[in-house]
Amino acid sequence: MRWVGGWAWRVGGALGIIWLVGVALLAPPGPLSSTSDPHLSERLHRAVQELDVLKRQNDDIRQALQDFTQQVKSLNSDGAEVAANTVKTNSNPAVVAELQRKLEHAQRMLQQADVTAERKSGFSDFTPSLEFELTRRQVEKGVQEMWWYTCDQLHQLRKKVEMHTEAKEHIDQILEEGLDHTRVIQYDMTKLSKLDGLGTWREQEAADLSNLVQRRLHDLQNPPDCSKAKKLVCNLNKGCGYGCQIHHVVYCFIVAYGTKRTLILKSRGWRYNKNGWEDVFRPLSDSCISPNGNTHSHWPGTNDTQVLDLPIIDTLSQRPPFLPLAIPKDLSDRLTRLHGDPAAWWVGQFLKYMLKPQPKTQDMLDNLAETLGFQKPIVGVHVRRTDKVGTEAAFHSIDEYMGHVESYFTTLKMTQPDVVKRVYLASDDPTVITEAQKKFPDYTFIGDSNIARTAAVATRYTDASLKGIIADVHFLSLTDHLVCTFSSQVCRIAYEIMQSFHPDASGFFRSLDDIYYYGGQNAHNQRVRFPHTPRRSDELSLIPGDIVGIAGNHWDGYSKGMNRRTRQNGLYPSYKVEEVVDIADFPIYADNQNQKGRGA
Ligand SMILES: Nc1nc2c(ncn2[C@@H]2O[C@H](COP(=O)(O)OP(=O)(O)OP(=O)(O)O)[C@@H](O)[C@H]2O)c(=O)[nH]1
Ligand SMILES: [Mg+2]
Repeated sequence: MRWVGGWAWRVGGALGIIWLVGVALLAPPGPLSSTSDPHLSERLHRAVQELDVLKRQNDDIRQALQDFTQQVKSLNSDGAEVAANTVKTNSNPAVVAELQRKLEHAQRMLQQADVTAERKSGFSDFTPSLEFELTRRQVEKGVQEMWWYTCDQLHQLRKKVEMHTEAKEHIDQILEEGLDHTRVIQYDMTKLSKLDGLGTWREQEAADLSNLVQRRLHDLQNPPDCSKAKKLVCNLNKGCGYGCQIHHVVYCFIVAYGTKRTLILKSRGWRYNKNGWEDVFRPLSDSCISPNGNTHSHWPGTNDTQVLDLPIIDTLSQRPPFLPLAIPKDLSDRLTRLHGDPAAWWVGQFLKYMLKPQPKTQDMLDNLAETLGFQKPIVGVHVRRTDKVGTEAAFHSIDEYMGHVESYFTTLKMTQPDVVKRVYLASDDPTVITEAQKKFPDYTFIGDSNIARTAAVATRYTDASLKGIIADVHFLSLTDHLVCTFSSQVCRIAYEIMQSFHPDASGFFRSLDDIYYYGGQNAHNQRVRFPHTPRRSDELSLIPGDIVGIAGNHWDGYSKGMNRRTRQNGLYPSYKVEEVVDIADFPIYADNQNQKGRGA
């Protein structure tokens, strides 16, 4: 807002302040009137925040207030009428006194706002409501879905008018300009997500929540007396690849957390490194790694059994309710407010705890970062080929991946026109790297063909291959945006780890196939917000409140799933639903008050 001189504007500004303060603070006392009430303090903080913004936008308003106060004082003393066309005081001394009191109050609030603005600690008192954050993210998602829908429909139309050059050109123009519109809206929405202290709050809240969880995991893994501790034993050597095995350990760790047991990881003879986990990562405990105990049993055992052996998730009987995609109830309000994909964040916290490199692994990563020239901004591309293609997932050309990368950089160029288009490219097929370099010479590709070579099926379960996959997952997780197939656990792990580097990186990806999922997860549901009458035979009929089990997003405005009310399978418009976050009862962890973080 630019300040426009003139008395009427100044009075208007001053009255605006009075109104703000009046609405925020002088509301009739009610159940919120207790000073210890968190809602009241939140309202107070909001008022300060709003005044702070006004103050920073235009310091002149202070002058206006002072001028106005003088005018009112003189009015009070000599009874003269203010010559402003917007204020009618009727020379009533009581009204004037009340007005004066409000003005002085407003001035005090402005001073308070000064203090807030000058605080350089990065600490924000502002806390958005859960509904505000959910709605803001729903709008972000809605814009994205609308563009995917429009884009797909226009491409279909383009095919129908193939013979008509003029119509085709017009469609191309709409596609180009429509994308530009979308980018500007997305840019503004990103800005909106950081305004008025929201960005600072988000950073702080993410750090607080992460510290809380990391502390709990540390305490769980370091019981006071290991010989008496309840334990859950997990064998790393599940018969699958690295990504799958790491997710297996996360599952074990979540069950350990859900049963308040220390996780004991057995990893000798690991197919990737016979010396085991500790050869590359730090142990999961500083003090408790022995699987010994007085009583042993297989899952589920009883509460009293000291040592429990856990099978793989695929054969687990008596599945506990807290398996992914569930998040713990005691953190759910804060987590769903903070993050667009709470389940991925939750899994990411276990990975953050587990994947702490040993010094030699850290050296290897540091050296690689230097020799490869890893630098931001950078997009991470993971191209899964070899044994996966044609068996578990479809083939996707490098051009398809790069189309999404190009789109990312086009958006970035709106604000950074000279940006270097850098890509970290990981694959289990070395030819992908050479093909990309040849086809996209305007890009700087960072990636190691030797790493990709060791990932070939014949050499996959070797020490060298292990270093390669550790490095690829690490660097992919450090990128600003991922383009990959979520059917691969390699990319899903990178996405999960990425969540621990940002307050909310839930939207920092583009998957060419699946939506985010966790192997062996409980049902992933969405709730219908608006009614839908099918327009085609393969569409679902929906009424608000229906629960739909989502199978996948087609990235064209539609998702596929099952309406649990009608048991019907089919397509439904993605914009008419919202996520159902699976909230489960986990045991209560007594947190040290100092580590609890604000807002707990
Ligand atoms: N270095 C490297 N290795 C890879 C890459 N992609 C796949 N691999 C290797 O291939 C293995 C793939 O097995 P998983 O980790 O189970 O992942 P996935 O097969 O893609 O996914 P699922 O079939 O769902 O388990 C990895 O663990 C690596 O050993 C890559 O980009 N870089
Ligand atoms: Mg696999």
